[in-house]
Amino acid sequence: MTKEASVENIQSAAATFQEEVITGLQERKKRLSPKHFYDAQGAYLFDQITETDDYYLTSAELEILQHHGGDIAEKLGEHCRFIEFGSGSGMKTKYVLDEAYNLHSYVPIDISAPYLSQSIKELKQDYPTLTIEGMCADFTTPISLPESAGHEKKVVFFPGSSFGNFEPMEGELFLKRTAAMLEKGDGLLIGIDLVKNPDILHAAYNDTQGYTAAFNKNILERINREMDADFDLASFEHYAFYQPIEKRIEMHLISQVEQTVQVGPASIPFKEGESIHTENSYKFTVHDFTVLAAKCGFTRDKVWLDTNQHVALLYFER
Ligand code: AVI
Repeated sequence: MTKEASVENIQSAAATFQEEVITGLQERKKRLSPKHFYDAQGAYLFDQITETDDYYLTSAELEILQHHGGDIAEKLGEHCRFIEFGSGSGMKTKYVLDEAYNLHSYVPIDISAPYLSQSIKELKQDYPTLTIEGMCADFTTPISLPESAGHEKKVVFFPGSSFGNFEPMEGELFLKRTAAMLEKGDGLLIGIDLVKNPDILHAAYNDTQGYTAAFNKNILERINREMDADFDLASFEHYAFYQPIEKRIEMHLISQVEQTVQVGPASIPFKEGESIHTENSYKFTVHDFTVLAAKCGFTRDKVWLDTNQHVALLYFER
């Protein structure tokens, strides 16, 4: 890539970010996309959330991977291309890689190039004989996998309940697109957060250490940092609650006062109590998710739960 081209790319990403932010804030129900949470500070705060006792999702999934790594590896079989969407630090994957012998390759896919190269570097140290084919891409859009000469079995790994951050139509499209990338006999290993007592859900998105609140507010800080904007962070409150009809956690930022915020060229008026809807995090029953996946071309093969039955890891066959 030439220097000019990379500068252009950065400029166009910044322009898209600005356009999306302003469009969302000018809607009658103000909203910002949760994908904008993850700048460096947002990624750091998310990591802190995953370490809190309240946010059970990460530790529960790790427990499943630790206890059932062998069974999971058995599903992959020999000579499998193990493809991870949103691989991040690759920390979870180690539990599977430790048990899986004779993998054809591991294909981590992540939108963040620095994160990806760091994790590949670490994995190469721990698994010197494993073929790693990293891909820097946004897996929520159509992507083509690196070419492979053989016809190895492919298994897509999508952990972390990230599927829950898709809106229902987006989730369905994602599953159909994933199914189209796979062939009969290939697999999908996916983590979902289960419907449960709303008090547990409430605590997970309102952790006592305040990391979730800081994570939510960081989206405004990011807009201030990256655009010419003047959000007064102290005048917005984190508000997260479980909505049982849609089976989702909703995260909002509520303006505590009537105010006007300048965001680039746009003046955005807020009434006292008005919200910016920043995220939905959908929860599923194993049955409902199985029905959805079946509609998109997948047959359920195996379900693993953590001891508290808070989250599920599901294996589907294409
Ligand atoms: C990344 N994703 C699965 C998280 C979730 O639980 O929906 C994001 C998050 N939002 C608030 N806390 C964590």
